[in-house]
Amino acid sequence: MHHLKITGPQNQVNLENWQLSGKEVIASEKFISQLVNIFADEAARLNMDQQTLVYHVQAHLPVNEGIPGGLFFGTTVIQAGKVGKEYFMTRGHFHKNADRGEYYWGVGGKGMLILMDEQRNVWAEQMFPGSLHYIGSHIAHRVANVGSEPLIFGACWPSDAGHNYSEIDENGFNARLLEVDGEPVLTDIK
Ligand code: PAN
Ligand code: ZN
Repeated sequence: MHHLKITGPQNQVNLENWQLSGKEVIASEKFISQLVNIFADEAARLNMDQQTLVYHVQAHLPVNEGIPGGLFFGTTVIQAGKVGKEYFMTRGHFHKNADRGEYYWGVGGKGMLILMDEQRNVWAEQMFPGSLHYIGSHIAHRVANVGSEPLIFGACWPSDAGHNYSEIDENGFNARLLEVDGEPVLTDIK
């Protein structure tokens, strides 16, 4: 009888803040200076400290992006804040291979998952610790922090999903999540 190899895990998740450690973990940050034309009030964005961190992402990428059959796993942290009346949020995207879905789940804070189909219908789901969100294929997705503490969420998506940011950069979402009388309101922009 041979003893086969037993090792520790290659990666770990801190269950408090879902920060990742170990092999093949990448990190990226988005500052207010980089989020050109994402928020409605571009003048308000330009008036802010351009070094303000809006969100950061960690991801475990065990295979090259574009390889079919693999999975990616990530954690996003969005700071609390607003640009004008609009909450800090991610850029948002469709997947490049638009028929690839994704899971998101809430870890900390209070958020809103804003979704848009290819006919530009927009709706939203509340995010909170333990909320689980299946994002179907062909659905653009973006998350806003509607609370006063950092919003943390996890994500898992196929390694060949890719990201199509240009559609959102050019045409945006068809609705905006604004603070009205202290509450988040999803407002049709038409
Ligand atoms: C997430 C997002 C992450 C940042 O990992 O990439 O939350 O949002 P943006 O990519 O829109 O800036 C995901 O949806 N991956 O597919
Ligand atoms: Zn995605």
